[in-house]
Amino acid sequence: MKDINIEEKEREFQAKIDADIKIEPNDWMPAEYRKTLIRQISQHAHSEVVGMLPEGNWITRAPNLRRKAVLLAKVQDEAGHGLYLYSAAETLGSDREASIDDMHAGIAKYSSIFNYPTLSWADMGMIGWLVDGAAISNQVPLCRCSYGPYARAMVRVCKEESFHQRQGYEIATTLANGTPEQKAMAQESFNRWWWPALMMFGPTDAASKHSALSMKWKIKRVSNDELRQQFVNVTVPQAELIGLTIPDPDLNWNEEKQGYDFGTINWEEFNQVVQGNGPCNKERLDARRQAKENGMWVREAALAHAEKRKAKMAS
Ligand code: BYC
Repeated sequence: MKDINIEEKEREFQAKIDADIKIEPNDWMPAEYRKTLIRQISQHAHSEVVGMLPEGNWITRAPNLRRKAVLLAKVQDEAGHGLYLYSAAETLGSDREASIDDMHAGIAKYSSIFNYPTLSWADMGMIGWLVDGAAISNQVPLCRCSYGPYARAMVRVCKEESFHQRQGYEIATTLANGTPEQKAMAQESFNRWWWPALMMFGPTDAASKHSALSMKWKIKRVSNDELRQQFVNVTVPQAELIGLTIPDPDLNWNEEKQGYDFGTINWEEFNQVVQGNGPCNKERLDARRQAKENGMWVREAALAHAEKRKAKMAS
């Protein structure tokens, strides 16, 4: 039987959520609310950090200095997003190193999209346009998330993601308006990224196991399927504008719902990727583990310095 005191606290907690009052780190919160947030925020942080790898692959091969400088800045922004998010998870009592180790061990998830390879320069356009575009659709509602530190981190992240989306669309536009070879490169890349971008929003509402509670607690404000639909509605005209074809024979404007109907997502592929069997899962985790190992001496030196300073201040 539940403690009366806890029931009262839960009622007060839900009343705050219903009144759109932000929950702050020292406020009382149900254990499950804390757990859900730590899960989502740390997965989000891991996605930002693993997400640096596919684009990092092209920094040395950018076609000119301007493109290289922009791509470098974008990848650095993603590292910054990871840091805000790890800090937000720490306000809930999450141990950053333990959570990173869970990701390296394949226990903690990160976004499915980063398990696909970047095979051509056009992929830099598609990641910015489609992947950051999908991320914005998902993250703008998170700026109104009930947990204060997560909501506030999202405001800055969304501003930077908007710039990323525009730089990606600009690359796609330049290629689509270029030589026939460049246009073909853009279309080939678009064909590879379209469906995985739709998968980023997660399982259908019917299959999403966390949505009901997350919506009740206003961690999520808009459902997976609604966000996916919004993304399709916004992106199809952008593709048409630059002359790219959506790789979906079932795509049709539906006058009644004022949105596009689209084909069925390959959920078997999504499940395989999430379970660790995507094209690049192993490569991504190996790269992150290697980075941790290679950076160990820096951490050890910094910690030794901190310890020395502490001892000096104490004496
Ligand atoms: N990939 O009940 P559901 C970026 C998991 S990075 C992998 O609907 P929830 C960028 C889900 O975790 C931006 N796993 O869950 C960076 C759950 O598994 P667990 C990344 C997925 O949490 C660099 C299970 O499936 N954005 O922009 O209510 C360069 C059931 O799902 C995925 C975020 O992280 C997936 N796609 O909703 C460029 C946004 N989808 O935990 C760009 C924050 C679902 O039970 N996260 N799963 O083992 C969210 O908004 C939500 O967590 C989700 C899923 C909508 C993703």
